Amino acid sequence: MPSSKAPTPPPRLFSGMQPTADSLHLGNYLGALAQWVILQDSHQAIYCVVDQHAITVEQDPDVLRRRVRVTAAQFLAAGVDPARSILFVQSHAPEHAQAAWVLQCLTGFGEASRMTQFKDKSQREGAERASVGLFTYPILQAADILLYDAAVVPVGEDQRQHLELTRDLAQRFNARYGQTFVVPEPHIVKATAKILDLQRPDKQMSKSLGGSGCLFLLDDVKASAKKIKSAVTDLGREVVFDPDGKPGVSNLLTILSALSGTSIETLEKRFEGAGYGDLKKEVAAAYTEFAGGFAERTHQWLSDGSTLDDVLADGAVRARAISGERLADVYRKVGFA
Ligand code: ATP
Ligand code: LTN
Repeated sequence: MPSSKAPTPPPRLFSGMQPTADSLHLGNYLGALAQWVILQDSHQAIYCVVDQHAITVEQDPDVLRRRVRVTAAQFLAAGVDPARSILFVQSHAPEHAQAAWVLQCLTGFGEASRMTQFKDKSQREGAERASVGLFTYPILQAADILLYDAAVVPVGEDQRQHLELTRDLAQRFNARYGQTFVVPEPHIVKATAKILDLQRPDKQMSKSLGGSGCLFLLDDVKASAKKIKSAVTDLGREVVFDPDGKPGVSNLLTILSALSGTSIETLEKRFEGAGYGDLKKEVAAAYTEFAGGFAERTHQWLSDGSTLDDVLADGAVRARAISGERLADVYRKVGFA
């Protein structure tokens, strides 16, 4: 007899990125966004442009407005599919800030003080100038995730500690008020979790570091190819994957492997007897092909502004239907009348 049970819905997944630059970089794409696209097949995926996180450091309002749209357009250009997944802007769902307040009241001051991203960023800003929002940033991130019962959170390596805090807060809330939140798992793909800066392969590629070691996906591809060709490589001349001994060359192999879908071992064999110059040439070609198409698709989404706005408005309605219910549950459990 056929089972009368409704099929179990796929697990939920949540992730977000800050609209803090006019373009995402290759680290954002390979470390997170490429996974977002793949995981849509097996999860109910919810993706968010986290503009409230962005204002933890000072932003020009017009620039922020533009970057929210550019960031969303890049998610779509990468293959986030609004027919299957939810794509929205964080500030369009006030539930996030509301839930964050409750979670802040469950977070120890010492616990929040241990977040290394806060320590790094506040050092850069100067401790006196750093905002309290920068301090409570990871708790807003926990609210983002927990409001959607997300079981999985695809991010790069640098977000591991924030995910640990999210898990602790979910467990603490559940222990105190009864089963409420799903305790999420980070989804961090080791091979691409930390793409390195091309000029400083001891640092991860990042928007804030920027410069000639960072490949911004919407930049002129010729300029990016030049950056690849002047990437810092290592002593010796053999193209082998050795992240400790040869971080620069290994980073280029990681990039080429991810962009071409060819394994590192196959690439090592292919470059036997060849030099660093040959490797760079091939990385530049693969990157140019990828980034050219990516930029074109992004600009198409941006030129059709009303469709983009519709996608985001529809995403906010669908997101709030989920987060509104979870927030009401939280409010009731903590004793708000
Ligand atoms: P900022 O420098 O402003 O902190 P960022 O470049 O580090 O920005 P985020 O917006 O903080 O980027 O990160 C968005 C997503 O991209 C996160 O999941 C993060 O882990 C991932 N990510 C960022 N940089 C890299 C990188 N170099 N390699 C792999 N993943 C990365
Ligand atoms: N802190 C994250 C951005 C972010 C996020 C989230 C990621 C905010 N909320 C929820 C995953 C899930 C960063 O990438 N810097």
